[in-house]
Amino acid sequence: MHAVSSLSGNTRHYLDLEEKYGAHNYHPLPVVLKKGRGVFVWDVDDRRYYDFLSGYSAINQGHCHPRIMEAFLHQAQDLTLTSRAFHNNKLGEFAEFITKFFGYDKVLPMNTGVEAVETGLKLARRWGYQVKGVPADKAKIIVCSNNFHGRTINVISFSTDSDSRRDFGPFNPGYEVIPYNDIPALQAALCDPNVVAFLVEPIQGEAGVVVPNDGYLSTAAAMCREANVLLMADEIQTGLSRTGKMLACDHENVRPDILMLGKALSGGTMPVSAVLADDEIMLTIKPGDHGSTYGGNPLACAVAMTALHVLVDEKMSENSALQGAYLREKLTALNHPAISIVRGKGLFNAIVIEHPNKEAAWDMCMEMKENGLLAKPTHGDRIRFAPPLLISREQINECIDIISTSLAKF
Ligand code: IF1
Repeated sequence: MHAVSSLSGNTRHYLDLEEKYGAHNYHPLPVVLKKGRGVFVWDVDDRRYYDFLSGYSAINQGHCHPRIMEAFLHQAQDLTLTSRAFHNNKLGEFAEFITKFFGYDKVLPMNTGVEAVETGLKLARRWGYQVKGVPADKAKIIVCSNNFHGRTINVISFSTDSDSRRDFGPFNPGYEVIPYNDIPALQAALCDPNVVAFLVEPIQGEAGVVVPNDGYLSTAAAMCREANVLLMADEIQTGLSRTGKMLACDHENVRPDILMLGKALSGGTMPVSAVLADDEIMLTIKPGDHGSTYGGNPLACAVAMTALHVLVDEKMSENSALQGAYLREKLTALNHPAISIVRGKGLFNAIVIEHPNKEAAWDMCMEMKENGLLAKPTHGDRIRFAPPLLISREQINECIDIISTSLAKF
């Protein structure tokens, strides 16, 4: 497309390799990165950018955080993988640490986010049959429209995004989709006695950072408890200080029955995810029932403990809340006609671009790239602004200048 002609030969080279040999399952901005530190990344021509995507919130702690790198390298020299056929000396330590950290009886470690979601869904069904007493194969799980929970065939079975689903069927039964942020719809869905769980994102990420009404989560939690239905919170993107609290559920003092974490649990070094729940739920899974080759590997465990410590020690929740509010204030103050909405919580934010040109959000991202800031459009008209959580006020000011300069073209 446009501006591609302005790419360096160096950049072009790497784009061509991916185009020729890689599957075409993404449409990235034409920038090739080779290095990251803190809030910055550098391309193959040594141009520096602010990273306003943070690896879809996997890099909350910043690129190559020195303490996480140290934990990674240290553990990598001792032991990286045992499989769960044998014990390792990190898993128990990690399990004690993360369960006390979040206040649950048990943890089940996996790798990617979607594996945590699949694990949570299995747990909810097991609990439904073995504890709640739902008849065999009748368990139903309530989900929300415009959800994003990953890309396995089971998880896209309850997606409402046509691109994610097209020609991937047949799909799995057992799910009911209700509108997000709709308490009466949840109330109605909970009437079915075979409902075992309600799976929800505290803020919808892929949908474009859709923040529900105040009280939505706490009301939903109370209704689920009343109906003897598990509340499953997908905090894979919203958790770990991204929204200005350790968990987005903390904003409403909600404690989900099943908590799913991923992404920043490793500070962007490797896939690490986890599911937390109490014994009544977790102990329905017995040896041999579920697992993963890499799940609970000692390298992941060492890295995850440090990644959590870093969030607390460096007060990243507090900084996320503070700088996030400041970012939204400055974005709103730009008062630019092309920005129709500024929304978010903490450093989990999005703007909605309103412009006659349907490519405006993409063009805006290309323009920001030229000016030294990387962000990615979603759903055509939305741009997420989610920098690493250690960003300073001065850096936000510099980013606002970049955004403002880039907007001047519209
Ligand atoms: C892609 C979005 C972000 C997630 C929630 C589970 C997962 C994700 C709430 C699965 C993953 C990703 C994956 C990435 C794009 C992306 C994304 F735009 F789709 F919504 F981050 F903003 N639950 N989110 O957000 O985790 O298996 O990927 O580790 O292209 O699929 P995963």
